[in-house]
Amino acid sequence: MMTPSLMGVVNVTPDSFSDGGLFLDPEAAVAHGRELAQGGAEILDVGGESTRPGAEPVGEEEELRRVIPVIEGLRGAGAQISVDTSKAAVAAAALDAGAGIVNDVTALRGDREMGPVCAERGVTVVLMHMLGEPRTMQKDPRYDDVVTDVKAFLAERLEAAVAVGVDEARVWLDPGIGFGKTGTHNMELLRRLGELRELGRPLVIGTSRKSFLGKLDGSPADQRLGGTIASSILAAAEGADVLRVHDVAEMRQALTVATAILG
Ligand code: HH2
Repeated sequence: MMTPSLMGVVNVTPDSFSDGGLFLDPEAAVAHGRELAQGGAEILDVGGESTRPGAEPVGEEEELRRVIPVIEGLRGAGAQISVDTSKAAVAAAALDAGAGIVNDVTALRGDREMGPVCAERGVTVVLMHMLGEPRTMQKDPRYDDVVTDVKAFLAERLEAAVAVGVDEARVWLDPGIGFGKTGTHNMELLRRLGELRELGRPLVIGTSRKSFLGKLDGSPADQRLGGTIASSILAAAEGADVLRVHDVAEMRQALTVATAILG
């Protein structure tokens, strides 16, 4: 098993589904990010807008106010910084402040300037699958075949990114676990990750604390570490390249053991 990189989640929001409000204060967010870097995160994913089911969108000014000081504070923390945003102006300011990766859950569909900004800056961009939008995405999501449909979507978004000048070698892809998917859809995607590998780009997987884990055993969002680790390790064994998690040190330990056993 190849050891994937760990992307630690730094949510600077009042309403994220598992840690909303905990790190809204920039100093608390920076301290948390530094702790994740020390715990073994190669990437810190800083986000100022919750994408949980039902979340309301955040204005550009407010999102900038949340994320920019935190990105500035995390420069030199020993990890690359990604910005979790779908707004081109936020991405541009974040890149100026020290981010090197744009993580766009809308896969360049949310803001028509996002593709050009990423192309011009020559940065890595994460394109994620989502069915619908956060406000409504969990209302009866349906697919013909979830893996085939997500794969076709990611291939199309990769092509769209390249068409506006993004270097294909700079694109990472993400099936968007929990974004317009039932538990069965999520588990099917994780089981058949090999099919998404055929797209030829690194795969980012975020199962951390998500509700499909809780549906299996009734655990609340802040008590899903075991489920997060099990699903992430299985994703790694199926070829995930980047694991986006809240609990970096525990995930690092699990990965160390798994790679030692599998070789
Ligand atoms: N999941 C969340 C947010 N951003 N980005 C990528 N690429 N992949 C994911 O799976 C992903 C993501 C949701 O998690 P979290 O940030 O903890 O919650 P919220 O959106 O409520 O802030």
